[in-house]
Amino acid sequence: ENVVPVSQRTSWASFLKTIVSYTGDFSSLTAPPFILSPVSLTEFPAYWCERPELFADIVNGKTPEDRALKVLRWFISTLKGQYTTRNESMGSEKKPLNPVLGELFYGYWPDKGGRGRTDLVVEQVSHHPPITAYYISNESKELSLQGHSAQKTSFSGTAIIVKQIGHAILTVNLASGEKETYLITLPRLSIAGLLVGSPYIELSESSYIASSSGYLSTIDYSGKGYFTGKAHTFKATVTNPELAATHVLYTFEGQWNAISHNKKTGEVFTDVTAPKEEVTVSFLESQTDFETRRLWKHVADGIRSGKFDAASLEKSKIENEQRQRRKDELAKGEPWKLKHFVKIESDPEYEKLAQALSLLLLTEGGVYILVNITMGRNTPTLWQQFYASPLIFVARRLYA
Ligand code: 0T9
Repeated sequence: ENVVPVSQRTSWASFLKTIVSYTGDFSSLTAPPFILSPVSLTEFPAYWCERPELFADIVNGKTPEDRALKVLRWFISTLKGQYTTRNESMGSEKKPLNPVLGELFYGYWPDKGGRGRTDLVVEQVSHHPPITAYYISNESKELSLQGHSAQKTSFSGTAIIVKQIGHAILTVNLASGEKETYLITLPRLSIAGLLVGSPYIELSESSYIASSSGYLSTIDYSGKGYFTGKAHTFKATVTNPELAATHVLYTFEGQWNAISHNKKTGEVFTDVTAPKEEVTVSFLESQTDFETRRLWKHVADGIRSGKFDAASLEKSKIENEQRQRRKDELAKGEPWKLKHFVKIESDPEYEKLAQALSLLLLTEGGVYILVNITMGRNTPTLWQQFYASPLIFVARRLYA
């Protein structure tokens, strides 16, 4: 059933016509109002931690195998948030706000029942192409996740195909003083339901979690049409090539947006039917001008209240201001300085884990980014403690 408002059908049709033959990033295309989301892409990394107790639980694993399973459980449990939230809150997938260079998003999940506090730092490190970098840490558990996110989009028949560029690295500092790391790669997306104006995401192909301990999780995704299966299906296998090259230690199967089981024992592995916990963000009044919700407030208000002309006017203001900034920077010979991330040329941690994965394709050329978490905002209170932590230099690949 076509849900495109009658008055927007012509513009939706011409938008679709454009994306069919478009190879750049879709973020810069103008879409009809009904498909606009008031949320910027810089908010998306919060999806990684909306079940903070599962994230914190990783450190409760007594052995490398226990921890590898807990990492997999946490990862699978983030997928529902990552890929179905917009459908649940707004009725369909929507076009997010396209972050400006240097846009920031800070948030946290409070300590509860001993899980410790989890902090989130996000920065838009590139505007064209859009690249978002993030750092999530639970200091009391000595646990952190760092990554960056970009997309390459194309069109196939009826769906938008999104190849995710980027990866995340999870670091666990063990009580023994040793460090365990995990390279997390990201699945491919297809966005279907476009013709009738109600887009939704299905995941396809495979993603991996490779641990420095040798454990490797392979997650295969499939959807409704595939082998007459259910939507949002996955199958994950855990191996340790160092133990026995092809021996599968565990297999988990089910729906990443609902429940999955251990194939052999029937035990529940993941269950995301209970509500997730949204990130806590400071009041608009205490945010700086480049913080997402403050920056986009008037645009978001316009979209939410259906005042699209006002929204588009406010959006133009931001875009013009950005253009002027770039011109001034060029004239002065002073490029924009990122606040929490910098580009670097190589990341030994990534190289090591990627090789273990034989994902050599990911090591072809490219740029890397480096996080420097001590460069905080001036705002005191909540953030002070977090930014008082020592320098962390963790290098991450930026763009393949
Ligand atoms: C990282 C996630 C990502 C970002 C979004 C493809 C997409 C931008 C990137 C990959 C997060 O961890 C997970 C979830 C949703 C992804 C978005 C879905 C989407 O449609 C957009 C693209 C850029 C569009 O807006 C396409 C046009 C639109 C009309 C379709 C709804």
